[in-house]
Amino acid sequence: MSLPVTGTAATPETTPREVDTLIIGSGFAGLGAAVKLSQEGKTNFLVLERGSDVGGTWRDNTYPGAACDVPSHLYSYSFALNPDWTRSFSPQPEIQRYIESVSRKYNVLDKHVFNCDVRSAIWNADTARWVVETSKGTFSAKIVVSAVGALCEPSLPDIKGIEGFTGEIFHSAQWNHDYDLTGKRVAVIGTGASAIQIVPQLAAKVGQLDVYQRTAPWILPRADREYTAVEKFAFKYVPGFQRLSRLGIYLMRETQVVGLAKAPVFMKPLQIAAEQHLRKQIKDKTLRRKVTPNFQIGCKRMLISNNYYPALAQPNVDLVTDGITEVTATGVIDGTGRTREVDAIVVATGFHVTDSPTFAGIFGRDGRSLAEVFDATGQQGYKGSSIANFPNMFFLVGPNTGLGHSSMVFMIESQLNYVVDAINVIERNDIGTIEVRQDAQDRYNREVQDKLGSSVWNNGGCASWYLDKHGNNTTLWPGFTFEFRNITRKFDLEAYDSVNVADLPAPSPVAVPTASDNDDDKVSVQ
Ligand code: N01
Repeated sequence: MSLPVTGTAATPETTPREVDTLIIGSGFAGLGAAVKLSQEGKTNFLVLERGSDVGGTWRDNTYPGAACDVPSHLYSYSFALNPDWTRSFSPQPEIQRYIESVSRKYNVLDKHVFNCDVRSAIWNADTARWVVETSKGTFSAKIVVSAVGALCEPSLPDIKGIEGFTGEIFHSAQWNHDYDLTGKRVAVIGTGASAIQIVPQLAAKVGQLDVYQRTAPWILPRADREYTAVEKFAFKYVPGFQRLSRLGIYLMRETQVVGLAKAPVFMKPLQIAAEQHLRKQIKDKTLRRKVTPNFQIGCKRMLISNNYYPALAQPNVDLVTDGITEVTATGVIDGTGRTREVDAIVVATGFHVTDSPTFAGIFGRDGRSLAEVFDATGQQGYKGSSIANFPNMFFLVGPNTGLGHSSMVFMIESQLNYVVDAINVIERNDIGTIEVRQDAQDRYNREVQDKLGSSVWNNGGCASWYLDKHGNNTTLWPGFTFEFRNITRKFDLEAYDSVNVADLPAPSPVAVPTASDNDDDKVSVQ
């Protein structure tokens, strides 16, 4: 559970409304941006965060069993190694505490405005600034860094009658801890990364558990264990030991790229390991058949668990694979017409990744929203960090920066190099506006899509949220992560059109609103 933020956070009353840089969101990406800007000696920036704390998806996902499936020594900032991780794959509360500790250690909490829901960001060409409307009034900035993340908007299933369910219902990312599930009849919809962590916890607690599976996932053993006292001592006191361990995890994970992105035939050993895991953990032939995936491993995110299959085999757990046709006021009707009465439904159906509602609130140079631009072309960007038509805006965890095998924090840090360097270049050269050239973006995307053409994500025979409605994989990075690190090492001004401050019209002041407009229902950008 996350700790409350101390009184050091900024408040709208004490913060300037006009700053050089606004960062939206304070998960791993936004917080990292704040730390890096501060380390560069920059003070004229703010972080707008809709929650009451740092942490982003790690603050929000408090469901039972929530834990990382990337080892913690890699799933952490390289500039803030933590020798105190208690186990190889840390649970959510420990990760959240780590993120909070980074915000304190690097002294950036006073740059945060919490409970500040960003509703729109509109480019004003006259002033060459972004005007950002929030639940706490209007802010304006020369540069906006969007760090809202891909997993911020829960996706609710479009199932007939679900809104009329009268029992308890919540999404995995919005867990209702006040509702006691003990002994209850519960349905879990979905069998993705979140669900397979939730199901074992619920199986041990509820009276009856119905798990609704649309597609069986591939599941590998989870090599999770507590670190010994000797290891923890070594992480803390033996010079280089923790970095070496991190490097080992990194290299092991990178070997998967060959099979995932380049030659899917090399995924075979992993698929055999997953098949053996399944056979070892499930003895019942009918259940085995139901949980056997019908696509190549890696096509959807590979999951790791030692307790999911055993949970499915419990007498109080039913795996339903006949689909859902309707939710009634008190139960769920499957594809065979059978109704299962339930007290509660846990919706573990993932997030709006390629169709995030946050895109509708960002309006670029030609007045079109990011949603309209993406609707026409699919999510396309340049190095995951800039998008044509959106000047002076940088994106963290933007298009094609996701991973199927390793730590997103590594990708985020690569982007932080690039974006912070960009901000330095803008300042050094007295640049007023900067926008990635369409031809540079198009060329970049052609190369990315070409590379993805041979990947398991595109050819593995599955439907996944990695692919957008145009059939393009706009979420994943198509190669080794060190290749991304290389292309983001320095900001490449030559790929951008820029105008110097001296050539811009004189900026006009932005009106400061007198009251926040909490009540309207504009789209939220975070
Ligand atoms: O979501 P998902 P998630 N009716 O999209 C099913 C990260 N994460 O929250 O496969 C019935 O993976 C859907 O079925 P199908 C990680 O990046 C990380 O679990 O589409 N079912 C699927 O089974 C992950 O990828 C950690 O056929 C419906 C499930 O719901 C991302 O979060 C831990 C449905 C959704 O799975 C999202 O994971 C947890 C419908 N209408 C999560 N719609 C780490 O450890 C969807 N489904 C780092």
